[in-house]
Amino acid sequence: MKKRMLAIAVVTLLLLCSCTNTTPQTPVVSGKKMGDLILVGFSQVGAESEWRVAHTESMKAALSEENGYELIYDDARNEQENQLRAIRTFIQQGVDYIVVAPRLETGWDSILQEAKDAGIPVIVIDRDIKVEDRSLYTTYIGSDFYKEGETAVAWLEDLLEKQGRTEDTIRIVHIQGTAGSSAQLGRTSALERGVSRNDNWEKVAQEPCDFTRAKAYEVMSKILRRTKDIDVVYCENDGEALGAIDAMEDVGLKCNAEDGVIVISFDATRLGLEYCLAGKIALNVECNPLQGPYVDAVIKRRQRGEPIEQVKYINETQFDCFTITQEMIDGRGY
Ligand code: GZL
Ligand code: ZN
Repeated sequence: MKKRMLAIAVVTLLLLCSCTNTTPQTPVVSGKKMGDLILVGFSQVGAESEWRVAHTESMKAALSEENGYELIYDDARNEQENQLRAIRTFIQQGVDYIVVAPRLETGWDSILQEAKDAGIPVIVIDRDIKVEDRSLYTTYIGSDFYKEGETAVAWLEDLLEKQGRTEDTIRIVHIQGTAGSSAQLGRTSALERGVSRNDNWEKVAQEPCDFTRAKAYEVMSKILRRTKDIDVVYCENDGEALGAIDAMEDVGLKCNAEDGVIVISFDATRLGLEYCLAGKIALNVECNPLQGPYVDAVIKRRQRGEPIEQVKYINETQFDCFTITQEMIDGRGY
């Protein structure tokens, strides 16, 4: 904020010298009235999935000039290095807030110390981080990924029980998200717990596919060259589920909860729910990307000097192929 006040002073001085016969105007820089907009630097992971695109749109819509913000947006193209670089630039620009959707859970301590030393509050959204000193960031707004995974595992246990398959060997392919992201870590540990709880569940393969459809297609195709004896494919987002389904259908495998491969997915994007309605995805656990309004509310609270909760888990639900309807899909925001 200090640097910006200096910039305003310099601009004012220049305007005063230059405009001789008019009263001094409010300093205007880059076409916007300065001083009363909250300057936010936002470091986004990338554009790896439909979920991510919806997340970015929600942030840009909420942190708009009409809502009192000047937003500096950086797309890290799925590289943490680019996020660290962007945050360092935000600090040099003297932003009022830094918002980051961290690609990975670790590696943030030193850059957040630099932000703290510069007196710039940091809001972590979407995925969470692990740092030595929790005071390095103001709040986390996102999902309880372990709980999302637990929801999926409990639903699968229930389905298999109903199908009388508690004694059958259940062969599971585990398509993981970005290795080391809190979304992958939470959803993975819930399945690991499920496998240890059900000794008839067998992990056939487990591989990180970076939350992308292309990578999941490539990895699933490779697994299918080794075996087609698969009962469940647990994919850690919709993009991966669609890629895995493409690969299975290419080799003539049916994907459905009745008498085909049971596909579990996360995100509940529109495309993912359409696959659920078609019966190709058996369960889709929602992961809510509409986080912009929550960030706007937290910043405004802090501007008013009101207390901020350390963690804000966003409400999420789940959809399955037996109960989902077109109306449910039509009524959703993304
Ligand atoms: C989860 C988010 C994950 C989504 C994926 O909050 O970080 O990253 O589940 C996205 O679709 O790529
Ligand atoms: Zn979520």
